[in-house]
Amino acid sequence: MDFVLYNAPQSTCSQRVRYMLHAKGLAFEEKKLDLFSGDQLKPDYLAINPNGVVPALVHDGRPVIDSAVILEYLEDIFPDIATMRPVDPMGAAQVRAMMRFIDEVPTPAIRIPSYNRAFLPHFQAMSDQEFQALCDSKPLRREFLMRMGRTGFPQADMDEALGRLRRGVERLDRWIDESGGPWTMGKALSLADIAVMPVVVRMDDINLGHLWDGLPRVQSWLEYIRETAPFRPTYYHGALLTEKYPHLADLKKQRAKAI
Ligand SMILES: N[C@@H](CCC(=O)N[C@@H](CS)C(=O)NCC(=O)O)C(=O)O
Repeated sequence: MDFVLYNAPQSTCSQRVRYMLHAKGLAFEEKKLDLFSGDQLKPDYLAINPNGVVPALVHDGRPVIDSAVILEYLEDIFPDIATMRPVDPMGAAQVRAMMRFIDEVPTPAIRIPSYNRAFLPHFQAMSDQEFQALCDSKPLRREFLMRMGRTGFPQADMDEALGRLRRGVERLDRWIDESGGPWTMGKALSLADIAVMPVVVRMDDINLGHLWDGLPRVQSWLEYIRETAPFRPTYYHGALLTEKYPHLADLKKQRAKAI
C-alpha cells in the first residue's frame, strides 16, 4: 500500500483527508503544494488532478480526487479500521446526505470570509492582466476569483456567506441533538464529522465563532474533536490561519479578552 497525499497545510479540504488517513492509521507521503505560487496549476499536478485544486490522493500510482470522494474511498478500502460510515445502506445514506449538505452549504461559504480576511493581500499587488491570467488559469475557481477581484467580495456576498455558515452550524447542532451525540451519527465519529470539521475549525480561527452562540452542542463538538488523536497531526503548526496571519491572531485575542 502506497499513499501519496498532494495537499496544502491550510487547505480545509486537505485537512479532512489528513484527519482520515491518521484516523485509519495509514502511513502516507505528504507533498505540500504552495497554492499562492500556483503549484496546483502546474502540468505535472494537473495530470493528477485536472481541477487544479488540492487534495489528491495517489494510491499505488492511481489518483483519487475530491476530498469527499477520498474520504469515501478510504472508508471503502478500510471499512473495518476506525469505521466512519454505517454498514447498513440506510445509515450510509444518512451520512452521505449530511456530507452533501456540508458540501452544498457551509463548505463553499467559508471560502468567502477566508479570502476576504486572509488571502486577499496575495492578489492585491498584481496588475489587471496578471490577475485576469491567474483567474483564467483556474479550472474550478475562475469566476469565484473574478468576483472577488482585488477589492474582496462585496458585503452582500459576505452577509450571504455568514448566513450559510450559520445554517451549517444549526444543522450540525440538530444532527448532534437527534443522534444523541456527541457526534453527528451518535456515539461513533462519522465521515460527516470529518467533512464538517475544517469549516468549524476555520470559523473559530478567523473569528466567526460567534455564529454558534446559543448552540452549545456545537462548541462541545469542537472541543471533543480537538481532543481526538488524529486532530493534532492533522493540524500541525502552520495549518491554522492565525499561525500565519498575525492580524487574525490579534483579532482572536481581542475577542477572547472581550468574553
Ligand atoms: N471539491 C474539492 C474542492 C477542493 C478545493 O477547493 N481546494 C482548494 C483548497 S481547500 C484549492 O486547492 N484551491 C486552490 C485554488 O483555488 O487555486 C475537494 O473537496 O477536494
